[in-house]
Amino acid sequence: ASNKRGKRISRNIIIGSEAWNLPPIGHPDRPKGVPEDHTKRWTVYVRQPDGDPALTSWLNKVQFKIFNTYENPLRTCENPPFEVTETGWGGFNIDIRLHFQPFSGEKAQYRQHFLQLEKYGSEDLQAHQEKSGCVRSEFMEVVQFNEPTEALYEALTSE
Ligand code: SLL
Repeated sequence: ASNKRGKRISRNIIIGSEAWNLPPIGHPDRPKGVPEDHTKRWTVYVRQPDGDPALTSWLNKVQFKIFNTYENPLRTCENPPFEVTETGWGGFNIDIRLHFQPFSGEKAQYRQHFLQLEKYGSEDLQAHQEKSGCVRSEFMEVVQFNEPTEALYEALTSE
């Protein structure tokens, strides 16, 4: 395949997580079947920044490798939303594999995200986390393609 010599093209993605407190054991709103030691519900996600074109023109699927005590710890999202929701009690590092559309000829790229369940940051931020009941941890990541194929270049520049 012909490649764009010397060209480089990149896209931004947001990798993040959100964690919420679960209602305690015995509370009517506590979901059924959640293990007794689980205190949080969380979601880890990959999404496009607000206003950006859909990721799926170049992103084919996303895999999240969560802690290996979970059932089926390699979770695959073939379509948006690229996210995994679970319950648990502790934070850990999540390996994220980004798989690109086959026409792009690109190899998968890897990222990591720490699943932050506890309040963190400045006093103000922690007060906000306390009030909203939600701890969010988000990072903007750059996905760079060096000398992309003609097809990928076209897909990314025609948006
Ligand atoms: C570590 N931070 O890295 C610790 C462990 C694992 C948390 C974190 C429940 C898992 C399940 C859960 O929250 N585990 O129910 O399988 O060693």
